[in-house]
Amino acid sequence: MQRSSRSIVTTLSAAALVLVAGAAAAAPPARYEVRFERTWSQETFPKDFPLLAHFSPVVGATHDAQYEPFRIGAMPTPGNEVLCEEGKHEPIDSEIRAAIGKGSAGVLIETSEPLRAVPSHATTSFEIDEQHPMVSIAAMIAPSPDWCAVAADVVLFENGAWVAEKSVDLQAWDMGTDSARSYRALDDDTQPRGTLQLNDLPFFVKDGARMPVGRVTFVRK
Ligand SMILES: [Ca+2]
Ligand SMILES: [Ca+2]
Repeated sequence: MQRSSRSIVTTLSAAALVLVAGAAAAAPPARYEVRFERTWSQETFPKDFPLLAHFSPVVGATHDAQYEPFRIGAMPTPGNEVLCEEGKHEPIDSEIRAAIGKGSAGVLIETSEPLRAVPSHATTSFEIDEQHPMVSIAAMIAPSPDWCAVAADVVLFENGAWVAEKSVDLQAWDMGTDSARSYRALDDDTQPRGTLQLNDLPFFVKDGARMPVGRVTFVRK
């Protein structure tokens, strides 16, 4: 008797969950244009500013809370390391595709050209669905040991609706995969691995305040 009432309760809970999920999935997917803007320059960051400075092509993903391509305190993935040490999208693109396969990411977001001028920006567009309501996006700060310009976990679905526009600063991060502390230092692989952290080296901090290296803006189309 106990078992059968429990199974009825379970069945009812499952039905309720399906109803809740059905109601929550009501918002159709949205399309956004993303503008990834570089402000990191000789003028804004004069300390040891390197020759041939650029941002790599941009890579990112839409995702849920289970998969965060860039998270403060996380262990770096091979994709984090190669992107932020060499500016290459492989293998973080494969990591994102694997997350898409598991249902935790929605789409891969990429641009193909580096940002060599300042100011300059990369743009592309992507579709986003309610199951993957946040976006993380990054580019290598180059040359550098393992530093990236990152905007992580930007939520575009708020209070039951897609936001019309959202703009956030790009901060310099350190991937914890190279221990060098200057732009043009020789490779110094970090073993054991550190974790992803905001970059607190003097290049990116002025009067105790962290200076953004750019800005990313999402505009709903
Ligand atoms: Ca480092
Ligand atoms: Ca390394």
